[in-house]
Amino acid sequence: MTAHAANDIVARAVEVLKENDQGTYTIPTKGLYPFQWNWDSCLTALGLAHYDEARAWTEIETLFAHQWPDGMVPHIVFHVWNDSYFPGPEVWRTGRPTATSGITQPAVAGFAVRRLFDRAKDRKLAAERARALLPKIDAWHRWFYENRDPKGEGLVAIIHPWESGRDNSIDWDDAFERVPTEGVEPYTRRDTLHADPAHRPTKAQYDRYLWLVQHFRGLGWDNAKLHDASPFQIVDPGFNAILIRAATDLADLAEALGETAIAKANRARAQKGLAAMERLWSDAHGQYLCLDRVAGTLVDSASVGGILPAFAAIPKDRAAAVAANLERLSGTARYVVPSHDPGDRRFDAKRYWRGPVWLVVNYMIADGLAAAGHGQVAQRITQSSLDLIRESGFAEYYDPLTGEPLGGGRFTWTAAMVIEFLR
Ligand code: 9YW
Repeated sequence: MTAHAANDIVARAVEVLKENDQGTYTIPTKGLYPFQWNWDSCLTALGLAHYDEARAWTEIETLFAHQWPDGMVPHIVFHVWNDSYFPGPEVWRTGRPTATSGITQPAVAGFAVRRLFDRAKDRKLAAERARALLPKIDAWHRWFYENRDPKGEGLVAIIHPWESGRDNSIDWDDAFERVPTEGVEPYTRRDTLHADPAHRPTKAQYDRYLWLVQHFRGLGWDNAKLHDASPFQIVDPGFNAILIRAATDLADLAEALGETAIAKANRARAQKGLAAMERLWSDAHGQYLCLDRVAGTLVDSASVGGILPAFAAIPKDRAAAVAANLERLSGTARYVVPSHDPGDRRFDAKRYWRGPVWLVVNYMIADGLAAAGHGQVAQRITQSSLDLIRESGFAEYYDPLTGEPLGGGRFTWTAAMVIEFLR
């Protein structure tokens, strides 16, 4: 790509970020998602930093201003009333001063803050803002291991598919059989007004998403109770790898800022987590798999959740196998990385997290593989991502076979990732 073409794409990406900027936080896209989402914001901050470092720090600070007293950082903050999204605050009823959801999302903040800090031109500002965020992110990490790893195994479980960020992944299908639907209050979806219903989760899945929300609400959103009370407890390798990477990054950052206790705690979490990840490895698939903690078995489902661990410092042989697996996948899909293996009969090229390519996931996988010395595979992922943008614009996700743009349009984190790929 010429420098001129790259500049043009970055300028268009900045327009998308500015359009969705609400002043102190950014919405993922107008209509479909009118609030602040947790991991969207953290990754979006990286894009914002390219033109306004102070604003980038504010993005993450706003999210952490709504951290729960127990340390959890919620997956959605409902800053202002808006009826274009369901389920809204009236369904969650978490009782927070500013309404939030009651579950969390991938812990990418530690990674994002370290990256912002490392690259900052304004060193004084970065040191000040990072130092203030450090104990908050540390508290979130502690919360994870205390509440989602009750037996101290080194791996945390998600208790709702929305927590993984990969809402309707094939990974959850079997475990979802255990989630009842009796007693789900009548509801009207709004997502299908903004995006093609054929590209979104099904009603059967939504019924179960809502059963879980009602179940947790019935337990007063008490995190000391929710894990054990959930019929859905999944150890997602991608989710854990993000937390492990964030813990490592937070430890490095804490060391740089002289916060030795935070550094030590996070280093220990990362080490224990990396060792425990071995339990999730599958030689047959050449990638990691989810563990269904209720059933006690690995889930035979080759999704991108098992490739994402490349983002963390996994053993060299595992990273090499994941890179080889990606080479194979690029022979089956025109654009990588599909969110599910196209060779699986359950693959669905257009339905949300059951096949489509997501640029945030591409970014994290490429980042990890490049650091592990697999620069060529990383480059292929970056190239696919840029091809998709050029051909199909800043979509929420893309068909890996045709490149067709899917879901919401003018999407914030997609735009932020493109700036990252090009700068
Ligand atoms: C929903 C905002 C969010 C992302 C998730 C993605 C989707 C929202 O959109 O979930 O209501 O289903 O799956 O990862 O944070 O972009």
